[in-house]
Parts: sequence; C-alpha cells; structure tokens
Amino acid sequence: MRIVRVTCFRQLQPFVDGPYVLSGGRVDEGFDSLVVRIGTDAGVEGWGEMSPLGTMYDPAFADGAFAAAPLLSSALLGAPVASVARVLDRTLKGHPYAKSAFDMAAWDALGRAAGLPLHDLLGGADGEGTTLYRSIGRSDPDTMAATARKYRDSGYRRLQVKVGGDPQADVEHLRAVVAAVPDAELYCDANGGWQIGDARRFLAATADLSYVLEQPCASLRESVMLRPHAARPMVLDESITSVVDVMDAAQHGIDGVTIKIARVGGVTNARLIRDVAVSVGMAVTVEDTGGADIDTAAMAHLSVSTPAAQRAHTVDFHHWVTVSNGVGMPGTEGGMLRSPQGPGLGIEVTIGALGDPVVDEGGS
Ligand code: 0XW
Ligand code: MG
Repeated sequence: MRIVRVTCFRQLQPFVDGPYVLSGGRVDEGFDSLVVRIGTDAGVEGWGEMSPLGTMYDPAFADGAFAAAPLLSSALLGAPVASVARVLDRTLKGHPYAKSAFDMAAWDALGRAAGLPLHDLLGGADGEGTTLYRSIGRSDPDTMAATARKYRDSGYRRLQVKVGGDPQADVEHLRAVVAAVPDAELYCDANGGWQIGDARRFLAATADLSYVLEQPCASLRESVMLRPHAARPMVLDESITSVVDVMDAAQHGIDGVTIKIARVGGVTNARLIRDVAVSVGMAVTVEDTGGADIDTAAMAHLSVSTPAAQRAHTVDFHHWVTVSNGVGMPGTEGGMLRSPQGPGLGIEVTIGALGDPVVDEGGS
C-alpha cells in the first residue's frame, strides 16, 4: 500500500478555559494544529494531527511544522505506508514534531486497511481505558483552588498543579488546591522551571503532602541531582526525547516518564520508547503537546495498549478546546479516556472543520 496523495490543513483551537499558564510566565491561548490526510493506492485514507504548545513549551513551533509540511508531503508520495517513519527521517534530519502528524496518519491508514483499531496494532487494549488528569495553570491560590474544584466536580480524579515559579508561592498554590480537593491525586509539574535549590525549598515545605513531582528542573542531570532529596515519586516529561533518555532516567532512580507523541516524532517512536520504559519497570504516560479529536484518539490507543499496571494517566485534549475535528471519541465518564473500537484511529474526521488545505500534493 503506497501513498498517492498528502493533504495538510491548519486548525486553530482556542482553549475552553482561557489562557494556560506555565512557570516563567509562559502562556498560550490555544493550539495551532497541523492536520494531515494521506491517500493510498488501496483507496484507504489515514489522518494525523500535531500541535505544539505555543512556542515556549518544547523546541517546537507551529510555523516550523507548516514550513516543513510541503517538503515532507512530497517526499511521501509513492512511499509504502509501512515505511513512513523511515522516509520522514531520511528526508529531514531532526524536527520530530514536524513529522508526527504524518507518521500518525500512516498508522491510521494501516489500521483501517487491516480492519483493526490502532490499539490492536500497538499491543492490544489492557483494560477499559486510561485515567485522565486535568492541568491547573499557575495563578493565585483562590483561582487555582476554584479550578481544582471545577475539574474534580466534572469527574477528574487526578490533577496536575503547575508549579516551577517562586517556590513559596508554589507552596501556597499547592496548599490551596489540597484544601479545596483533599481527595484528588496530585501531580506537581514544574515544567523544568526550578533551579535545584528552588525545588529543594518546595520539597522541604511540602513534606507533609502527598504528590508526584514532575520535571522539577530543565535537564535530566539536575533532576537526577535532586533525586536523593525527594522522598516521593518523580517523573520526567520534557527531558524525555529518546530511548537513551529513558535508560538514563531509569538508571538514576526516576520513577516514571511522560512520552509526548509530537516530541518523539509520532506513533512509531512513541511506541518504541513506551515499550522500553515499560520493560525497565517505569510508570508510563503517553500523551501529546496538543490537538483535538484526531490527536486525542491517538493518545487513547497508545495509552490503553500500555500495560495497565504501568500506565499512569493521559489527557483529553478534545475537551480542552472550543473546536472539534472529528466524531467518534467515546465518553470520558468516570474520568477515563477510552479508545474508539473502529479501525485505525476509529474516528470520523470532520473535514468541513478544517478549512482549505495549506498543502495538497499528488492526486486521488
Ligand atoms: C499538560 N500538558 C500535557 C499540556 C501541554 O502540552 C503541556 C503538558 C505538560 O505536561 O505540561
Ligand atoms: Mg508535564
């Protein structure tokens, strides 16, 4: 099965809850999403999606993905669908985020051609679904407490509190959230915003609280130096970009990793890195940097096919944004993300929501 056409779209996806604020004054208003459709000589289509979080989260930005899209689209014409990841890597060195939606579209096409849901191609579903968390952006204690209550009341049992700024303020934010939702399971995500000393101050002042610490400092090295001072689970997100990073983290006593599909270049690498993380005994989250229904479907399949005993949680980005790009995602009752049962990603893309193509290579 070979690729005969590649079409790219751009969809702006404002956040339902307004600006999303990370440490260091990093803020974004919504996702700027690249949606890719591949057509094949078997008459089967595949869809993929990628959005970075603004220009400040990962070394990625939407304009970079759109600049690379014509090059990658024409390189894929005539390529076997099963070899897409290799063709993308031979065409463009680096820039994994720019390749992610193309790789995802190939997996969707393979699943549709096989008549199997994507989770069956990735190891099979283990259980019904994956625990969802909601992220509470940095703000003042009252606002963060109110946001925590709102998310808990709408069914999310797990909350990610954004920290990584002034440690004293972060302590007040966390305590306000704990007081508002004492029964919630908490992650404190610094998004790499702390120096080691900041993280130590935060840890010392919150020793009585229960939470998992996520990406306290920017680099793996700093986070590893912090490890002996943190008597609690620690997971890394931004500093995990490869199998080698997972091996380093495991060797240094890091408990879990968060794999972002876009950061690693698509479903192919996310699956590889996930399987290595599982095999070295880590807790694993598979999620992404942004997107709507298409991207959420991919996260759902990768997550549910991760062994349940080592699966941490994931996100329902299609509920984060005011627009949709597909129908067929199962409901999230009980704070769980379930994967569609139809072939491939298992959703029907709403092409009318995507506007005019920004790239269209090949023919039908
Ligand atoms: C909460 N997220 C999944 C959304 C953004 O892409 C960043 C990320 C995080 O862990 O900070
Ligand atoms: Mg994170």
